[in-house]
Amino acid sequence: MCNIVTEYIGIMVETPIIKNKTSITEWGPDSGGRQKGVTIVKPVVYGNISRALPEPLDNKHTHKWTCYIKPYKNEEMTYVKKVSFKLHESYGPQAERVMTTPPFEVQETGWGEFELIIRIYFVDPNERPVTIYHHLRLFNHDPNNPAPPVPQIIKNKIVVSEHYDEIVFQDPSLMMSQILNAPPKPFINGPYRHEVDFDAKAQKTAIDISGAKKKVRMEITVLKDRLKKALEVKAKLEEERDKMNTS
Ligand code: V91
Repeated sequence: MCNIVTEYIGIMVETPIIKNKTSITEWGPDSGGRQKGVTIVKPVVYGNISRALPEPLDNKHTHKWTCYIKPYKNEEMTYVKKVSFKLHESYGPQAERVMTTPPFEVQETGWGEFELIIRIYFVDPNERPVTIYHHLRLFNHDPNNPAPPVPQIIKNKIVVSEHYDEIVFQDPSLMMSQILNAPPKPFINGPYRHEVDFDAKAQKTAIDISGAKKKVRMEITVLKDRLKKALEVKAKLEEERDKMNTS
């Protein structure tokens, strides 16, 4: 009887419990359950820089460009498993470039502008990949509204199209929230330098917004005043009408 019980326990231990342990350490589907109400935001910068080649290549390529996604702050993107850059299909079977380590960027040559698809995959397989569409920019167009690039960039004729965005993790798994909240691991190469001064841009935008708010407040005051006067006229006319009706 004792033997039978021992054997039975042995089977229990070997199958489900060990399987469960393995799936946790390998960050499998059960990565600790979702942290309800938790939101973690990771600011990123993505885009491309480009410069004209001294002379076109044999394949008629006129520009050298680099498309990238990088953290806004000086911290490693430890939560990223891989980044896929999907180039125009005319780049052939190598149109998809997958980067599993930083820097998450693609360097290429070409002759024209097209839509690039940047797809970010996360270490937690339960997190849906994030897709970013970026219009590769090689030329400085729209002379009526030129984006103000850094003077040095004008001199070297480097074209930049760079954007700030935020990856928002809603109800992340326990494993993911631990990775996202871990003390930031700075880059050995030093912080990334962005082509666009987003802090200055944020300050200017804040000033623009407060200016717009002031304008709206003034317009509301004018309209309220006009409404008040119209109501006064209405009341007066109604008064006169009532007088005529009673007399
Ligand atoms: C544009 C493909 C180098 C069309 C009008 C481009 C691909 C797609 C482009 C490119 C559009 C690759 C090749 C043979 C050899 C405005 N390359 N689309 N290497 N913008 O540069 O330019 S450009 S194909």
